[in-house]
Amino acid sequence: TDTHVTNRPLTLLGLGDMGTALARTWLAAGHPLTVWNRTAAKADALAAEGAAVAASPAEAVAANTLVVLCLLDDASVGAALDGVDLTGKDLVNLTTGTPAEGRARAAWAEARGARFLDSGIMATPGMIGVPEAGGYVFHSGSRALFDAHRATLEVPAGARFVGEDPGHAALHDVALLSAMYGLFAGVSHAYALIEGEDVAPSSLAPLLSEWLGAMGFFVGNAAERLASRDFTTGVVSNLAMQVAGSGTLLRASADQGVSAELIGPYLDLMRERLEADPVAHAGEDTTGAITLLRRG
Ligand code: FVH
Repeated sequence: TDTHVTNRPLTLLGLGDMGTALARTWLAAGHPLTVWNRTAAKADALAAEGAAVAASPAEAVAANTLVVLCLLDDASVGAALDGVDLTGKDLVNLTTGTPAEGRARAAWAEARGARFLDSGIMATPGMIGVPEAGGYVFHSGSRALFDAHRATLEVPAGARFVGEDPGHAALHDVALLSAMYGLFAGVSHAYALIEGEDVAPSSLAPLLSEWLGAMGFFVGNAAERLASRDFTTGVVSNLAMQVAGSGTLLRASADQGVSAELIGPYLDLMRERLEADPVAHAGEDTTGAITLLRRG
């Protein structure tokens, strides 16, 4: 591993907001860095900070064994590396993609003689190089590659290896992002409800934060229930009550002139679970609704 080796050289393809933030941390840490970007002008500032600028992806890849990609999407990775000799290279793909894209890209890279790690960044550009911000990167695929370059990969943000299936970094990434958007949706609905009332968003904000924190127990509870498939033991709030209560939420939304389009689908799913077997499911919590989402 490179645990005791610092300043290893590397190549970075992609100098968008995220790529540029990554590049600056490697340069600041003293890593010799070769960069390439489709729009060449975006490399100018980094050149002034010490980066070597390659004229093409092929030239950038040829410069170093470790090649990091931070491009818009999987299609741009394919476009940038089309025809480039990847023999003996260690590719780390920080580009956000789907699990299927991660697996396909790993097979594609390995067929070209490269080791491959697919990755998902759990950070915004401002969190890169700021350890206290809590950002990190999921990695999956070649364990040998991860071990060989871990110290270098951890310069911009923490690294979490989530298995040798190259689809698993993207799987973790999209799972966390999906949960985040569910949270954003609920908060958006809450703020819409108070618009036009004499309640300031700034006064609701701390109450929302506190409440969402208190309800965070659902994450661990749901995991336990899914593992045991027992949705009834230790239930805090039963499904029959929650489905009845959902009618109140929908009426309140209508009264306030607020669309229920963000929270309605989840309430519908709770009702569907209850109606599938009102006797057996009445005493569950809402976790059983998860089983309805895999509709094939
Ligand atoms: N920025 C963020 O908050 C998120 C945080 C979590 C992870 N994402 C993912 O990181 C990837 C890069 O994101 P970004 O913020 O750097 O994105 P942009 O600033 O839009 O830069 C995109 C770069 O991709 C290049 N590019 C686009 N298409 C192509 C192509 N066909 N061939 C080669 N390069 C391409 C683009 O080049 P240019 O437009 O400057 O010429 C930029 O370098 C991304 O997967 C996020 O989901 C960021």
